[in-house]
Amino acid sequence: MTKFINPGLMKTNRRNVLRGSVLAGAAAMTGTAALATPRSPKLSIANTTSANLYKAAGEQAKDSTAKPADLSGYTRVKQEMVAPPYAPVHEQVATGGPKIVEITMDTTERLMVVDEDTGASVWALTYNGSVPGPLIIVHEGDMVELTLRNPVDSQMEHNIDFHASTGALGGGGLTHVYPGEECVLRWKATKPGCFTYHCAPGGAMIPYHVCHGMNGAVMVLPRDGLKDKDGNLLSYDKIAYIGEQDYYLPKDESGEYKTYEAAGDDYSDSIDAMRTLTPTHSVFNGAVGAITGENAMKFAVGETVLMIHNQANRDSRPHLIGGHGNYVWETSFSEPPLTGLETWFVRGGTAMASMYTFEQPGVYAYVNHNLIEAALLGATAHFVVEGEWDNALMEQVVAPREFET
Ligand SMILES: [Cu+2]
Repeated sequence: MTKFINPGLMKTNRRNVLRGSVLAGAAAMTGTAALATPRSPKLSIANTTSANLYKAAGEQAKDSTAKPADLSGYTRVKQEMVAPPYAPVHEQVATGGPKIVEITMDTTERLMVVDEDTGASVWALTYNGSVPGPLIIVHEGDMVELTLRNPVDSQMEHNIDFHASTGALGGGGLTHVYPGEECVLRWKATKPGCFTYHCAPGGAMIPYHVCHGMNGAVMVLPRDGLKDKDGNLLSYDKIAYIGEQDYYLPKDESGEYKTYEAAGDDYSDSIDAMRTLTPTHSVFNGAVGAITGENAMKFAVGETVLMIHNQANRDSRPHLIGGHGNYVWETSFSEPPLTGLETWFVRGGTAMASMYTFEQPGVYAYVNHNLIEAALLGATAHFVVEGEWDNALMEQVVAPREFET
């Protein structure tokens, strides 16, 4: 008996035509075929790779005789997604039993200015229109139930791979949505920590989508909150959610950044640029200056910030200039945090968290301490902190003056 365990695997004529090896045949159809036919000839090569990968994942799930999940004992709640660098409303220590946390994300394709000074832009592929995608926060033992919608006017197919989840390519095999489609994926958060999520349509489309902004983070908190090595509760006042995005933006013969009419039109040029492994930009939250100057995050002396850093594609080494990583969870919340760090490490393909309590007012720069990336490629954020200066911690004993020779 054929059994479908997820709405994303529902058989429809349109899905079967578009998903499988008869993609070319679809071109003869009107309407739906035109909707999802790749704009660039090269897209179909990657789509074939994608189709094979996801066909396999789909077949596996289709033949399953798995029992329905027992959802008794769970309470359903909705989590409203908010744009970075902010976090959704959440509890640090869970109250009540496990929850099914319902979220909705749209795979929005939009033209974004990456650097106003140079005019560099990208047809960003996003979750909910932001780079990174919104931060999701649940507790260990909760379920995430995602409705993923691909708008009708999209050019491309999308899906989502949650590193926090277990099975089916992180959900990527069950969430492949074409323009005008939606699916629902439910997964259990069994491992506490910060995790990346990203689009992974298959083949070269994986780095193409990830390097066009299609990634974000999930934080799975322990039910009893974050703890130090002695088991004492560590709470925070605010979250700073930072997504570091490496872009590989094509240039023309005269060195100017190229522009394109629609999402996907830069595919061939992007593949060439990505092969250099040398990003043209490495920015926080989608664009140069997205969290600096007027857009800086604001804090007060005595406030504790939890900095969540997502990098889906490359390593990074965050440093808070003028502050520290008082507690740093580079890997999991199951392990005691590192303490008192000057610079910490983000493994490419992860999200991680660091915590700091501000002791002095002023402007702090949160940077990738590859300073070339911080200063020249864009990987800088500003935290503006108000409060009383503490001379016991630092004092300018003599202001700059000419010295006697
Ligand atoms: Cu995508």
